[in-house]
Amino acid sequence: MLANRWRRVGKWVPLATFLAVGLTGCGFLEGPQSMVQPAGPVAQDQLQLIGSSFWIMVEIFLVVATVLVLAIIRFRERPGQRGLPPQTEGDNRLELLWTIVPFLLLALLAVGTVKQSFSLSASPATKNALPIKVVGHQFWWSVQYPTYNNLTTANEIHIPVGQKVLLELTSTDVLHAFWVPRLGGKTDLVPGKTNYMWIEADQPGIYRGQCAEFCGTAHADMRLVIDAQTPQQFAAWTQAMLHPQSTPTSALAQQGMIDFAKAGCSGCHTIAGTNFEGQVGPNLTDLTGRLMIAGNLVPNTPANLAAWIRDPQAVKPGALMPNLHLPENEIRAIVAYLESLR
Ligand SMILES: [Cu+2]
Repeated sequence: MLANRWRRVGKWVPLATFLAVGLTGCGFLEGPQSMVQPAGPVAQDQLQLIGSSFWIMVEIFLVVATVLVLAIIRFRERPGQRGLPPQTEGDNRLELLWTIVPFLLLALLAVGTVKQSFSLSASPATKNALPIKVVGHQFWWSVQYPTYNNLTTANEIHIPVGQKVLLELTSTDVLHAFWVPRLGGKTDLVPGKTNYMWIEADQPGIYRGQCAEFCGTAHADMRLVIDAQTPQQFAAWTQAMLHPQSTPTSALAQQGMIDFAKAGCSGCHTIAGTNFEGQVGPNLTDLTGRLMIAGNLVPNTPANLAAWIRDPQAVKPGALMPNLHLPENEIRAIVAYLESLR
């Protein structure tokens, strides 16, 4: 009997461990990933709507629970009582009361919801917004700026603060969903279709997000970062991106550039300013400027980059980048080359 009970408890140990590790282990990037700490007008409005419906529900619960408890006490069976107590039905005042009150509460919610659906909707016609094209891939994000000569990056979206940003969302393979909780709710990325949403960040900072639609083995590792910068920083970043420094200077980095081509890396990756123009994997032009690699899974350090090239699946199970079984000297040279990009 006791053994049985323990076996039942034991079943929950893996889940508890998973939650403990999962909830404490997400410290790579600073800051919460939480919709109750909004950092822009979209998330703020959405939280307000959720808040008002939550408090309406709480009030309804309190009223219903109070009436229920009172009724249980007041109309309980007394000693010596026979048969059913007097029955009440067809009371017009009561019927009207519990028809009109919920109607008014729902109408209140409907007005807020419809109003917000309009103010939060986005389309190519959305005015005064910086357009950014985000394409979902298994298991990373491609990010392109049509108004900046289509400059392209991956997994980290730079935006200027205080500026409306129009996201054009689509996918190359399966369904993904864009979700940066502190800036706004989720929007699906659908192959063959473009969905639009707008976001805006009030304060500079790093806002974490992730794919919110199961998209395959590495779905949980398909993370996303929005780097909200001051307009000056954003302008500096776009200028640097438009004029990349992609000629390696050290001998090791030069060798790395040769190895990068020889190993076939350029078949998948683009590096602006070179003739590497692969479209399958993330654009690596500003790799050195990124906080994280492997879809924002591990910090961007030379050691992690080497580990990633050595065996991508060991870093991120399910990653689609192949293990090329490169010799260590080539890995070292390629890392030196990638680290030299500016
Ligand atoms: Cu995904």
